[in-house]
Amino acid sequence: MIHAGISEAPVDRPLDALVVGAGVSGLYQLHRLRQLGLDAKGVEAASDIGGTWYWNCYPGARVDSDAPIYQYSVEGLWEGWQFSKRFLSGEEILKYLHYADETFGVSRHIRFNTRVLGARFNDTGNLWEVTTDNSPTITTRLLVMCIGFASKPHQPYFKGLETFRGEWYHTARWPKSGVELEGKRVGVIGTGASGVQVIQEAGKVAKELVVFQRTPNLTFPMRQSTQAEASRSIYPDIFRQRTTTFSGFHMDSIPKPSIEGAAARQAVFDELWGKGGLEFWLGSYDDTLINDTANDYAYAYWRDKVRQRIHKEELLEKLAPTVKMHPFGTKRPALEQHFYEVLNQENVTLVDLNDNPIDEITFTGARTKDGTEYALDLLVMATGFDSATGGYNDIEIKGTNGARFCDKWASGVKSYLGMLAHGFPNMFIEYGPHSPTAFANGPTGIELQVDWIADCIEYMMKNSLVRIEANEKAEQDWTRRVHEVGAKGLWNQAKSWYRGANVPGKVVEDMFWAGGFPSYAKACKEVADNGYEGIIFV
Ligand code: N01
Repeated sequence: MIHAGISEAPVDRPLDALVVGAGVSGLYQLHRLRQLGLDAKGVEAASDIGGTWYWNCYPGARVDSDAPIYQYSVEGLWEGWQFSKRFLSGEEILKYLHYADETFGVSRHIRFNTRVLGARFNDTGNLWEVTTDNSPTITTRLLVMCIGFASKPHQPYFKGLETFRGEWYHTARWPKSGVELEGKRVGVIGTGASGVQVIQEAGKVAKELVVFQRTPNLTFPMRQSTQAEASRSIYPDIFRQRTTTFSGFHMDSIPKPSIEGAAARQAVFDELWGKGGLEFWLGSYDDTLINDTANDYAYAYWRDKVRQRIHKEELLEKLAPTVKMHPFGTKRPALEQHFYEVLNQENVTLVDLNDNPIDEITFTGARTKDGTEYALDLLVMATGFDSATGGYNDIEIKGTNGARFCDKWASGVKSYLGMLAHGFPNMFIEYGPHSPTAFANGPTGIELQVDWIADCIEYMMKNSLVRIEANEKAEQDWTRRVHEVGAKGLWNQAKSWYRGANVPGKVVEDMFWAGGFPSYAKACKEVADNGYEGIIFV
């Protein structure tokens, strides 16, 4: 078997490939591998497909990529589906993924309700032995990790949480059966994208709403709209375009410094603000995230716009401070629809955790340092994720000589192109660290990696290769490049999940490729064109 190439008929029937995760990347990866004729199967911890959209089913969950670009560009797929809105709800995305699965036909090859607990590489047979909580050990030649960057929720410690008599949920572990918000006293901890979305929904129906905020979100107006049927004719152009822009979107930054004159800048800012969505961030001057002065211009415009909508005097400094607390755009902005109007409501209280942290969760609610008791029926933890590496650390992955993957990344992520890791042969990583992931539209980055991995495996099949592993030097070089590119921006001035700074004890570093989607795509293409340079095959 050692000499059998990938896809040659196995003697003792190990799989050719096991795809872990059935989200946007896992579904498409499984499709591509099965198209190659491989005996590829999937495992998924959830009871259904959807990945992040399966788990994050809290009220108001919505994507912030515009609908035309938040889909697979696969021919024969996009032509048959019409989205209803510019920014899709989680429910609509799940419907779309089920539609895609009807075409791909992969869910019948996925074992659901099955969480991968460990994976051990058998050096002699070049096989992965994968253990789960709900199946016998699965043996596979290739292991493709499609667990995304947000599979592990971050649940901070709050003293007394176990004593709380009401209900509490993390947004990423929201009950599929739903949770009643109407008429309840609801507390929300966290004002990231998830928190903003829940707050907007709770504000409509809750009896009282208490928002526990540590850092204000520098939000943008969503400007939701319906999709016109005719717009589908331009999808091919949009799909082409999204591979050419810095963030994998349909728009790109303006290749000019923002110091072009106050009047011109004001006109540009007004236009971007009017467009809504992420335009003011991703479609603005290209020095905004690398130059302090440029960044100040954007922040000042944002602050003044947002302040016009805040009617409670005491909230002005808390929601839109005079002086920015971190560089504008270096923490992920949320798209909002009526966020400030909710915070203006009389039944809504904003607690600034910087002045007044939560001392304890009690039987009946939360008590802050100043002694105030907030009575709550429902507490929502919108506290984010142990991003990029958390999901990997939860799986006992052992590579050559029994080396543990969590030890390899304990002092910082090391990878080649964010897809391969030295010492862990025949394992591919997808939509994780060291690639554009968090800095790019999801489907754009996912398609690039899925296709690259499928092409690489096809190359192995054609050449009867059984083992692939990143060369250590190539891995070191790529890791250095990720850090060099990250250091060019203002990212390191913010405590964000982009850099692992949100989880106590985690290594703080540039985890994602901040050099733009096209440069990443170019690097991947060059590696393949040069005979998969930096990779050792057997
Ligand atoms: O998580 P976050 P998220 N005490 O980490 C606060 C994607 N996403 O789930 O900023 C008190 O952004 C924390 O405060 P601070 C998207 O990529 C997309 O909201 O650290 N507060 C912060 O306010 C997004 O960026 C969509 O000071 C604590 C919040 O919790 C990513 O997922 C929707 C705390 C966490 O915010 C993550 O978003 C949802 C503590 N101990 C998610 N610990 C869309 O497409 C943390 N916080 C629209």
